[in-house]
Amino acid sequence: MAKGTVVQKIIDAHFISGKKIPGSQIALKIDQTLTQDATGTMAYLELEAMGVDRVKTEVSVSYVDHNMMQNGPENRNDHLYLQTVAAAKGIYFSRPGNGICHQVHLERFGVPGKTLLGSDSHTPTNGGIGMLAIGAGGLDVTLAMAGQPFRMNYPKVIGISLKGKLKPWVSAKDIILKVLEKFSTKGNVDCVVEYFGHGVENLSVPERATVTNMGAELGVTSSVFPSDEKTRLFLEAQGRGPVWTELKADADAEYDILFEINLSKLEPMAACPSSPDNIKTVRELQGMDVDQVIIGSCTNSSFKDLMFVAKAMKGKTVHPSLNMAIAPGSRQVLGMLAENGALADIIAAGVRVLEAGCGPCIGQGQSPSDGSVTLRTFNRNFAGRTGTKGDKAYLVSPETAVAAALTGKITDPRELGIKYPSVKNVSEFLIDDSMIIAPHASGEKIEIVRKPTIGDPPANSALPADINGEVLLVAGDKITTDHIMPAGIHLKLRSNIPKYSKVVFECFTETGKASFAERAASVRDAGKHGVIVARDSYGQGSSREHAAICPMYLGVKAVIAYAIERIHSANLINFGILPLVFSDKADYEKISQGDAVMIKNIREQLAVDKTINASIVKKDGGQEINIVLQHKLSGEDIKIILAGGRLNYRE
Ligand code: MIC
Ligand code: SF4
Repeated sequence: MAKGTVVQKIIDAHFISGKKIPGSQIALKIDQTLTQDATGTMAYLELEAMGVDRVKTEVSVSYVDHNMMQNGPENRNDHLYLQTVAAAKGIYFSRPGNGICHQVHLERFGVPGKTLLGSDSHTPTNGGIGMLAIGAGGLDVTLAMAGQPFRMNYPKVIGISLKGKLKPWVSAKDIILKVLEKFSTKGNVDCVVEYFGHGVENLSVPERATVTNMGAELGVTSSVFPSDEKTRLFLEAQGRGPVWTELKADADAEYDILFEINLSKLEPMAACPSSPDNIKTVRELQGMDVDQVIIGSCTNSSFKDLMFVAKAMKGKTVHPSLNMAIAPGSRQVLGMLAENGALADIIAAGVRVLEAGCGPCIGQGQSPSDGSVTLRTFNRNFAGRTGTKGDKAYLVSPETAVAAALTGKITDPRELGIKYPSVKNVSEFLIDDSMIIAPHASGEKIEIVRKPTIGDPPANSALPADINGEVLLVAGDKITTDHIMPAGIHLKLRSNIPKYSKVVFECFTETGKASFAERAASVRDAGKHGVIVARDSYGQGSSREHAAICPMYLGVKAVIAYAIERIHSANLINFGILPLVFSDKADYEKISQGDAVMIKNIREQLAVDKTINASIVKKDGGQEINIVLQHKLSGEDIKIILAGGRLNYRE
């Protein structure tokens, strides 16, 4: 078991109860929370439903960064609700235009050694400043705002020792792509990554944040850097020097798993379509035609990243065969680029400037053309996430992105033949918090604005005595929450569950056949229960609890898979859907869509042990097949499931 690590020190300082044994559930005190608009509306509706008057955390911030297109009234309705509910409940509100939650939080709120729970899977970005920052479903963040501890499994610590120094044209993105090459996007549930070693000293906080941000793609609970001199300098440059504390692992710290990266030996890498762990070196991809380059997202949109772009593109023009855009991570970044003239260089080079927000990363515009290659500095390239079916999205560093923007082809940036335009660390950032609205004083009367596009979170009923199920979908491996609940043009439906539910698993709808939602509704209306079957790493990716709420709304009662990812599994429990795993993986092959699944006396079975007996009756007749399933639920999880979800459960 890991000892003397930064992770263990932060956990010890926030420990409330449980056993400090890897895999065993513990309760942790949460100091700070963040929400973003696409998950925030449900989270605050839940907070209101719980009757919480004021949040109990040290700091809670509500950001608007995802739903910014305002195609129709929905987005602005959400913003108004979020702003007024924040004022009423004691929450800071970061207005649309102020930037992406993780970037702004790092700049203005993150504090080394504290815990942060956010309703967005990339919350671990703030691990770059030495926080234990964890992504979770909205309801878990709501509970933390209500003053309740966060329950998670005591983690294993993966220690990644960094040595050496990055060479010109190789950058932080290449570090995390190397880590993804080694560990992949699956099989890392209940681990936290901790970076240590002399190489850490050569990385600034924004570079560390790129690494911890994309650590989310590993499926780990969080990623953490120590808080050192570089952290102090960053906080001082943000005018927040006094919140700095040193935090480092003991010299004899022990890690559960060890991996070493020599930064001096890294080379430019890319995650190829359509998974962040489909890694190749840029050298291997050289010469491929590129149609689009975008620099942005919470992974790579810092001042350093965009200053590099400005310097490298200065006096040149984007290659005529492609389009290039930038989306700055925050208003601070954009403001600094404007002040020092770099924005003018970017504009002069023909780069399209998007507003400070998530934008194309979550399919809000800039969809690539059919069959073309798009190079993005983002963290996810799941199929279709760009808004184009059959998309070919490659995830790369700003260096590799710029090399393609200048040549029209995937190019190893080291071969551009120009001097590396290095960017110095900033000693004074542009500090202007006028777009962050502090909460109103306690007791002040605030009218919470709730326009008609904002509905209530749907209610669930208690778990039935028997699951009388029908298999709605046999989904396969690595099903992401983007498969389950597409974003893009549907993102604006986040506050309207009946409407949003219509597109559950839309990517699996075959032309001329009933959609998942239609099949689920007819199973539900026939008095039966929906069941989803999948293989490995079900529910990868985002924290969106809609991937549980909408299936729940459609009558789904159980998910059976080889393995279910951490945040999604917690969301399923919170909304009363049973997460089950196969005892014998071979049973997966015996199940088809439309088969009946019977789980008799499920309430009693859950009370007895971890084994659940079920039977399958094939839709085309034939024998009943008995299968054995397992659950990993804690005692409290079981009570929540029996009640039909967290909103029905009273401790
Ligand atoms: C994402 O990157 O997929 C998102 C959109 O930020 C999600 C949150 C959401 O779906 O609202 C995430 O990462 O958790
Ligand atoms: Fe926004 Fe993309 Fe970051 Fe998600 S990954 S928070 S959509 S920028």
